[in-house]
Parts: sequence; structure tokens; C-alpha cells
Amino acid sequence: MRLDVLSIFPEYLSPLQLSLIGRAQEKGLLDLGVHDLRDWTHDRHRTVDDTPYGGGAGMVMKPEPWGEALDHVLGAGAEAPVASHARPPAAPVLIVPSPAGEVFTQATARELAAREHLVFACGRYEGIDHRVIDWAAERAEVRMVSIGDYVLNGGEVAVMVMVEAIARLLPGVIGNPESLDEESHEDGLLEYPVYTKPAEWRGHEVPPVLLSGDHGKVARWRRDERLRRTARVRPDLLAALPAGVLDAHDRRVLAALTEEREETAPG
Ligand code: JB8
Repeated sequence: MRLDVLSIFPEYLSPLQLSLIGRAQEKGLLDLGVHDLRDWTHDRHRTVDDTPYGGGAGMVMKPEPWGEALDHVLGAGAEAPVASHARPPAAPVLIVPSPAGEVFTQATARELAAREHLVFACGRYEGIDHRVIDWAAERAEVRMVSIGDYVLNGGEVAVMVMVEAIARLLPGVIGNPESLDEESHEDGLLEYPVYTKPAEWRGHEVPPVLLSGDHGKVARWRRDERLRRTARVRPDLLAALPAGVLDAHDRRVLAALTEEREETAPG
């Protein structure tokens, strides 16, 4: 997979050279290019921003440097407008972090991990002149993406989050890919709590079932803990589960939770 990141703070992206993503690059699984948007300015001050049409606070990123930068990273084949229905499957995806975008989830990470070329455009200030997004949509699949309902100063940190979530899904990046299956958000339930040695620590014991050696009981306990935890912390996830994910035992565990809550409810 080829990744290109465009930013006026390319050094913010240097942690991507470390650890998981750095090793994936060394293994040739990932080819990462980080580019300084100012390389595509032509004035003495390397200007990337200007005042907003219509007035208002803050500055807006000028379209011209973005156009030249995208010409460069999208490369040949991106010159002519291509209708969305006519775009080849290997067409690049342009990801634009924005609090106004669709929410990035594990499903988004899986979709993007299946693509050949991802380009990330990191905005700053009040964002990028919207004509850049409209123009690019004729050349690439464009997705404005938010990593959550809070506001950052720019897209760089959001890109780090997305690149880590995507890169770890690529074949060969994670040593033990089985560890990907049972984790939070892969099947709509949160992960079960985990423990290691010692069996007793500062007066807190490991749940005895985990020391029992009964693999069936351990699996059932873990499933119950995932259900209980999801119901408690993320009832929205539980409500969104597709039909058929919960079996009769699961539903009994959840019904028992509701009863416990009603018994202890005040009044
Ligand atoms: C300027 O919170 B965010 C985000 C905030 C931003 C820009 C991009 C993303 C650009 N502010 O996801």
C-alpha cells in the first residue's frame, strides 16, 4: 500500500517512522511519503492561507498549493476528470480530516486497508478552500473524515490515528493476526478484561475461572464480560448489533443485567 500525507507540519508525522508502521515500511508492506505543502508555493513567504470570502474569523487554505501538491501525489491518470462510475478500483482515495466529515470507525479502517493508494490532506486554520475537495472528487474517491466529536487544530493528529488503525490491518504488519479477531469493534462488542501473573496483586485476585483450565467456561465468561461491558459503557453499540449476533444465552445475560439494575434502582 502507498500512503502520501500532505501537511504544512510534515515533522508532526515523524512518529509514523517508529514502531509498527516503521517496521511495515522496512518489510516493504507500506510505502509512506510525507510532503510539505509549502513545496508547492511560489512566493517568497511560501503562503498557504488567505482571508475567507464572506468574512469571518480565521484564515482559509489557498487552493493553488493544494492543486499542485495533489497533481504531484495523485500522479498520471489523475489529470483527466473521471466520473465516479468510471473510476478504476485502484483509483486513489483522498482522505481529508475534518470535524465535518463522516465518523472514522473500524469499518472505515477495513475499507481503506483494502485500497492500493491513500492520500491524506491535512488542513490547518479554518480548513481548505472547498473547491479543492470538489475538484479532487473528479479524480479520486474523496472522503472527509472525522475521528470523533471534538476539534483539533489541524488534520495531522487525525491522520496519525487513521494511519495506525489502517496499517495494522495490512497482511503481515501484525505478528499474530489472530489477535485482530477478538478485539473491540471487530464484531460490535467491546473486548473482555485481561489479566496476567501474579494471580494475586495488592489484594486484587484474577477471576478464578481464568485459572480453572476449563476452556469452555473461560470462553463463556469472556463472552459474558464483553456483553456486560458493552451494555454498561456503550449501549449504542449493543443497540446497533445486527440480528443473529446475540444467541439465547447472550440475551439471558443481558436480561439479567436489566433486572439487577431495576432491583438496585432508587425509589
Ligand atoms: C483545521 O478536529 B479535526 C480537524 C480539525 C481541523 C482540521 C482538520 C481536522 C483543519 N482544523 O478532525
